[in-house]
Amino acid sequence: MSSELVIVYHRQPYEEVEVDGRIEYRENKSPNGIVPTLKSFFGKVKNASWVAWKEAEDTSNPGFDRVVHIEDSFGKYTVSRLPLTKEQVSSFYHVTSKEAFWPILHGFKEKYNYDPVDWPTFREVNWAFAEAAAAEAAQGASVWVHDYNLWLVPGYLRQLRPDVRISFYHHTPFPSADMFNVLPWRGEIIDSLLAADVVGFHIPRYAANFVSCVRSQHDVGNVPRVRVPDDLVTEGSALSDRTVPTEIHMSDGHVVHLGVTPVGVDVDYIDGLAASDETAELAKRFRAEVGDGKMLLSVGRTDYTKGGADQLLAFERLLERRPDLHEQVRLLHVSVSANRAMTVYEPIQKELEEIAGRINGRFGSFSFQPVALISRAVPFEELVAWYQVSDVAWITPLADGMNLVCKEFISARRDGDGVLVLSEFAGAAVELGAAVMTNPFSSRAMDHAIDLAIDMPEDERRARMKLLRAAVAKRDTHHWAADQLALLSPKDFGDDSGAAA
Ligand code: GDG
Repeated sequence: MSSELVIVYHRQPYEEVEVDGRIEYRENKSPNGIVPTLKSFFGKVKNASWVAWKEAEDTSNPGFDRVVHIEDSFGKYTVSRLPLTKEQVSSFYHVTSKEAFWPILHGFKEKYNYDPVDWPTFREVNWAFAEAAAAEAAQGASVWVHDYNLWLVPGYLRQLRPDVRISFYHHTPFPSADMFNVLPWRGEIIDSLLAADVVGFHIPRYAANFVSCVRSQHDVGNVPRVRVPDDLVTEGSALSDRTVPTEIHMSDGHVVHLGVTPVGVDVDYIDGLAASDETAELAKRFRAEVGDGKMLLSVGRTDYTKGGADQLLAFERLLERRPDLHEQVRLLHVSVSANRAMTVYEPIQKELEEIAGRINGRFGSFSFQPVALISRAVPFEELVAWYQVSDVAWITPLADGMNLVCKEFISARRDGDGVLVLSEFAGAAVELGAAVMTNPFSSRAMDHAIDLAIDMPEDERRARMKLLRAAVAKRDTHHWAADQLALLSPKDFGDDSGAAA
């Protein structure tokens, strides 16, 4: 009970490696995803903890140290590991979170699978997370909970520790009431979130959707709004609200602050990698492999929300429509499965393989394959070199909370060239108005955007990239961290303008 800051995130913040029968905790330096960003907070707070789960065969006697003390380049911190059985992990994460919540959060009602959900197990696991956080938190500490698989933690934690400040951040979109209310546990989830002091989102629209869900269940009266800062909604932004709700006043006097702070990438780290001799070597090699033609790049997890199949179909239509591009354009489609054990992703993997195979069969030759489909993780250093070599980053998710890949691509383009084609339904479309926006649900819009990107003159490419680089540099991971710390710290809670910045 000594940490001023407790981060509750389902994954552990390091890699465990067995060396001579002993477990070593290795820092994972990769900037991918959110873990390093969260760890950067440990340098700013003296006593900090992280709560995560770890699989154990027997949870009463897990066979591992429940609490470990880590010291790495991010600082000193404690990690509290919740022992969960394989069945608990599968039920709370793979089934309830991924088969029931994930489709609803991303607007895919038809993929929503209610039947296998075991709600008592979801409650039990969330309760265990809340207990572990309560055990770590000092009096009046800030506890920061991440993502929908821990939706019930704020409510439980409030019961266990009325003294702590609780912030909950959503990395996914937050859907409107008509979509969210499909979840039969909607009342319990909303009530838990309303027990927090801060509920955080990437973009204004998600905060507004959250308010619509709250309103569908509670009479919360007037919800104040402020104008969204100009640098958040840039010119050309797709589908952004210009005002944002700031706080919800509950009838018992409790105030829930709504924080809108888009996650950024570590621009300095990526820039450093992009400037290194090793990356220059790799980029030279890749450029030689690509030859004179145009190179399109797509990177994302294998997930129906990422729109991989629609994009490959758009590439097939491009080759049908434009014989001038035969043997002149290639697509590198990196689609990595987050978890091969999850059967829900099998059909999409098969579909990608089928379309890519067909395109290569129709338009390829022995020496030239228009699509390279990579289904294994590419080392980040190589990814940065590919970002540099590509003419177009083609990022067209059907729904995406933010999308960090497009921001990584922009950060890697020290040469100021390259085109970003971006889905209007990625959260990043709010900040990145200078991208070529497209609607991945429309074949015509997808065809138009890719033609525009491939044929774009250099001066226009550079003008757009300049704006994109400025936007990404402004709201990088440090900006997000500073905003979030301000929201977590009680002294800023009286200031409404801070809640929307
Ligand atoms: C969730 C939300 C939100 C991908 N392939 C490889 C690889 N990656 C890395 C990318 C990037 C990360 O994975 C993916 O981040 P995204 O933001 O695109 O997507 P999600 O994993 O769905 O994350 C999302 C995010 O949370 C943060 O709030 O933006 O909307 O869904 O960093 O580089 N990395 C390597 N090899 C690969 O092959 N090394």
